[in-house]
Amino acid sequence: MSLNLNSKGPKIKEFHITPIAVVDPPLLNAAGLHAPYALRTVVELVTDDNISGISEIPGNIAIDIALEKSKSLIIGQDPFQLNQIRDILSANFDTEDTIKRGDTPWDQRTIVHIFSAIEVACLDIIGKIINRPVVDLLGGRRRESVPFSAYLFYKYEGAGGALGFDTNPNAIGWDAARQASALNPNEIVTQAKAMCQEFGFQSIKLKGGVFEPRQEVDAVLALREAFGAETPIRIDPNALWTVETSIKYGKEMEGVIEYLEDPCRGQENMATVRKALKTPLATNMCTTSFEDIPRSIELGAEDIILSDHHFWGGLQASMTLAGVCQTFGRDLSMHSNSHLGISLAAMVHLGAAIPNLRYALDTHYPWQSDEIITCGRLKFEDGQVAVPKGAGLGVELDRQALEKLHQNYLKCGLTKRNDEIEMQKVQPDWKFMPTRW
Ligand code: GKR
Ligand code: MG
Repeated sequence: MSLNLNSKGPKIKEFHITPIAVVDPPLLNAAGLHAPYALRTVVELVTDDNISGISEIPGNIAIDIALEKSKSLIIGQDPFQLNQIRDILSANFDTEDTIKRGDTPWDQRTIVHIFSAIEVACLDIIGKIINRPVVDLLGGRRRESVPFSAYLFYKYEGAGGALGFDTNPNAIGWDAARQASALNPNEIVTQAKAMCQEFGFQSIKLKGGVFEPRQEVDAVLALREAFGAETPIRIDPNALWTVETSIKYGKEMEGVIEYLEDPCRGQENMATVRKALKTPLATNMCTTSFEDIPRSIELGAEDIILSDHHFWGGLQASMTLAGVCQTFGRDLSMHSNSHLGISLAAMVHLGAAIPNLRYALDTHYPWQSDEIITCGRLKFEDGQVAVPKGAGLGVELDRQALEKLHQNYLKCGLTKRNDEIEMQKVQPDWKFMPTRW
């Protein structure tokens, strides 16, 4: 029987896709170096009674093209009918198995991002129509504000954007610290102090997979020395370590780190390391879709799944994941990539709804200085972000700022993230290796 669910209710009449380029400093990771701009795509859906809903996802020309293709499928749909919207999208795009995520630290799939972009914008619309925040559409809030962790990066000196590897000498406080180099344990501790002072973070994550493990473990030990046992610390080598290296350094950091994130590649290897260590393992690389769950449970691949509504297919799917995690005794926390305030608002609504939030969420937000929402940069207090007030996501598009960042996109010439190419501009022989140490 075919349902005609579109006869009543609002209809989506406009679908806008705006790629933007956001200033990003030269941060290092397992895949190379961040470009001077991080790409994001902003989606805006507008209903026939002029209610606008927005969302933000990682920028990538392939995703933008697929979004463009989904326009004709989505225009005319009722934003409340999210199941139907998902079914229509699934029927019109090829399925993407988990292999398509790729070897890089970030997820390279297309369709999951499209689901997320459309779903979050629809939830924003629904919230505005019924005058409730998005968190209420996820079952209601379990907390008023959501804790985030400091996210430290090894980095070259530089502000990113037009300044590239140069710095703005007039910057002060975190704005200045964000531009400084961090290439050894001492500089990492300095970065951590500046970031925690500005944002009040109570826990710390170090992005690893950049230098040989000894240096990175020394940075963790230096952080522990500087911040004491009361500040939880994690390290994320983005799967660059072998099983042996993961066990060796995992044992050395036992009692020092709260969890070890993706030390090595693949569920089997993670399960071997997990059996050898007392420290919990977390992932945003080996268990990244519902398709991965059965094997994860069978093997015992990780303790904590770092969800990300951008690639788990949206906020409601992330709530389903929370249920799966509860059922199978997994913890749930959150992964991030370079992002602005629309994504942060969505992450906070989700973070406020999920049960048993034991670990502070990841966010790259301190590394970005641009913004595209009318209230300006969202505030952290004691490392936490309060659920935005107002209906829907509770944030509105600043159209002038959006246009400025869209112009950045047109000028910068980047169309997808490729950290290897950026790194080769500094070290021509550098090559990404899925496992390095
Ligand atoms: O921004 O360089 C980065 C990170 O490496 C990011 O791409 C990862 O996806 O933060 C992420 C992670 O936890 O793996
Ligand atoms: Mg990670």
